[in-house]
Amino acid sequence: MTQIAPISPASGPEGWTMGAGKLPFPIKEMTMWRIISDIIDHREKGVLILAHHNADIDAVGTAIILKRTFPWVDLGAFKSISHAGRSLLQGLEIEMEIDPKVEDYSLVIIVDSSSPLQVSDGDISSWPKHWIMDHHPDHSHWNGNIYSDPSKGACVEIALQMAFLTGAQMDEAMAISTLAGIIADTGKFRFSKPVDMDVCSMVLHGSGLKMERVLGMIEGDEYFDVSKKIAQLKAMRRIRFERVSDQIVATSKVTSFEAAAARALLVAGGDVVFIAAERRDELRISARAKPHILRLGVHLGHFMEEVGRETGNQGGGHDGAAGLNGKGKADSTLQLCMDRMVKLLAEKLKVEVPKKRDHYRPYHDGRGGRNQNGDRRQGRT
Ligand SMILES: [Mn+2]
Repeated sequence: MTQIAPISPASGPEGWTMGAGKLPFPIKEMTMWRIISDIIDHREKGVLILAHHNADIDAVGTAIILKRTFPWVDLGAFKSISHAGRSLLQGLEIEMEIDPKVEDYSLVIIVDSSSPLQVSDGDISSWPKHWIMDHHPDHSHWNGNIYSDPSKGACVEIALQMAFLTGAQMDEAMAISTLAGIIADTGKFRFSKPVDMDVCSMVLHGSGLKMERVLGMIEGDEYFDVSKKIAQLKAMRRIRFERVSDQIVATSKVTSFEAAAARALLVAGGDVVFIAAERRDELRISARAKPHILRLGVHLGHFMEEVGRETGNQGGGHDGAAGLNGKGKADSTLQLCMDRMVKLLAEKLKVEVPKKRDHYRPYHDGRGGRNQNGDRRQGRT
């Protein structure tokens, strides 16, 4: 239900403004104009906005903003849409198709994705003309037309810049999508930069939206989603962790909700966590670290990129939140993450790599497992 009238921003010297908030002008305005003119030129032949696998709130929000700006585009996601992404789409009554036929379009805008494996089985060389619009720092996996702006905490901010550049007004769906995307991608502001706060301030001033309503839309149902609760509890049951000085590295496995599981493990006491989601021969890993770990000079995006290279997958992301997509076995990849992170933390903390891995046990889980010396476990624990 629409409660808020569309509004135009004012133009300041460095960006668009509403109230005390602002959205900076695009860092590459000419490139952004090239995307806009392509979306207009391909209007008759079909334009697809494509979000990544398990499309998150930021990817979905970006697609929604582009749909409100260019109503003729279709929205799609590779393989699946996250639960929170679906809540946002349902709340705004906007459709997004899973696995749309890319070849039916003449232009594809790939959003919020740092590598081809996030939107395809890897080979996109036969795809129609495409652009990548993203805010992740590393784009070495793409070749071709790209608009990237890693200064923004969320891709929705880039989409809103594009909307304003065309002269579009910000309507309620765009306002909600922008706030939701920023809230989600900054870990509820935990990792937000000043620009992300400025944009939220602008949208709140301009729209009069209540933060509570946006939070309710993206997390309301989710709080009660039974499969999410079960995924979190299973992640706790399958946890494996090691200690380096006072820091804890934890790993676990789920089949979905890996981001929620990672959050649960951080709250439970992990300082760095790796969660694998393994389905058939497909593997995703979510890595998260607390801010004090980042201050040691750990960058999970670089770390996962390295793990990706070593396992023939594609990894990358932000310093405190990163991931890996591809193929392989969860156990061995998690073991690799654990071993490398333990070594890295020992180096950063200037302590020995712990010799006694007290907390280590093989994954094929609990009962009858062996400790690292191959001994039967003593008794029940
Ligand atoms: Mn994002």
